[in-house]
Amino acid sequence: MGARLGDAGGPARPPVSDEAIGRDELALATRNHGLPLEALRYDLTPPGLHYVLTHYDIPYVPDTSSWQLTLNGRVRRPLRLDLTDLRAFPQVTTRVTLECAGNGRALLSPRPVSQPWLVEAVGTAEWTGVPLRLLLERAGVAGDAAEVVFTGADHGVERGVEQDYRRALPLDVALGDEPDVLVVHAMNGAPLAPQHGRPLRLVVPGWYGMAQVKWLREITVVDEPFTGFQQTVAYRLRQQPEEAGEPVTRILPRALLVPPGFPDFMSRTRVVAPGPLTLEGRAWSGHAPVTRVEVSADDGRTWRQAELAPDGGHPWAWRRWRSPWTATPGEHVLSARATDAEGHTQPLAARWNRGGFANNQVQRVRVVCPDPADNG
Ligand SMILES: Nc1nc2c(c(=O)[nH]1)N[C@H]1C(S)=C(S)[C@@H](COP(=O)(O)O)O[C@H]1N2
Ligand SMILES: [Mo]
Repeated sequence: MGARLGDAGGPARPPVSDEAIGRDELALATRNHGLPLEALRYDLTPPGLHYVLTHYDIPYVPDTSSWQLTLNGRVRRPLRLDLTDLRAFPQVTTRVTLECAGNGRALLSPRPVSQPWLVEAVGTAEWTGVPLRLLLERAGVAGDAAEVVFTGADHGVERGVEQDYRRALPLDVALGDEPDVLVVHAMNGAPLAPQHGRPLRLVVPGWYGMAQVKWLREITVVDEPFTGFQQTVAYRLRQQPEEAGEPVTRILPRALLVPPGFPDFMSRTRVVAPGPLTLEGRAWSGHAPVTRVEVSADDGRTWRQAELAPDGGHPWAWRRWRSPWTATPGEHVLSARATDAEGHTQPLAARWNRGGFANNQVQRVRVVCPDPADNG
């Protein structure tokens, strides 16, 4: 462990040969829980079932009245705001699906050693807060501003680099109003829970989780590209450690199934009775609205189009889909594949990268359908 703390390079490390999941990954996996996939049934993820990812410790904030958010850097009027000040600005509520950029990592081979998500690092909530644009307008952004850096109150060491959790957005995204980037204090109408950023976090609709800075305490307008660890070392798509890599930004499309039937405790293999049933699930993309979901019941050989529910006025949230299927005795592999309005879709095979980011390969759900004749 000591040796690993000092390792240079990306956020994850490649496993040694076909290394099994280790205790360090197990510790991460128990801290950072996923959405139980049966909760894909809900439009809004019930409290406690939304996935959680925290790099360091969850800050202890017993008293939110003393929390201060500062806005400084390349601005004419630096701001210092408490929660009462923030509530005096116009409030916006937006339904947004969040997904961790590492979702799908543990399906890669070789498996990048980090938080070992399968497909469950996702959730949908209604977030309430102030459009970031209004705060930046109040502060008066200088003409030479290029990016906006967001600092969380959490602190740790990652790959040998001690740091506050920090991420930046390009100025045009930060100032955008389609959609608004929000500084939020409430999730599903209640104050943010500690694990989701109490008392303040950023919500950037359409972007992977790493941009959604929790425990937000400082916003800094800068005149050159931010080079912090989470921007230039972590969250890059790289094949080789020495590459600069492309930044991870917006969520690629993904469709998931509500697990049909009932599970086997250990393997999670699904058991369904023979006969007609409705397959259903959710689909989302952070680039453009999902326009098509297809379903396969033969491990991706043939596909049929699923019925996609309207977005209900929530373009940044997952959409429900459904498709009829008749289970026949035997084993089946079920899959769903989403495509968005910009033509982004899901590959059958993973696109590997060292950090294990943005793996939106189609989900494979093993289903066993017992033959009633076998029970005599
Ligand atoms: N301050 C801070 N913000 C953070 C993180 C963190 O470790 N520290 N993790 C990020 C990552 S990687 C993800 S996926 C999302 C997870 O948000 P959630 O736990 O509310 O689902 O928070 C993001 N914001
Ligand atoms: Mo994440």
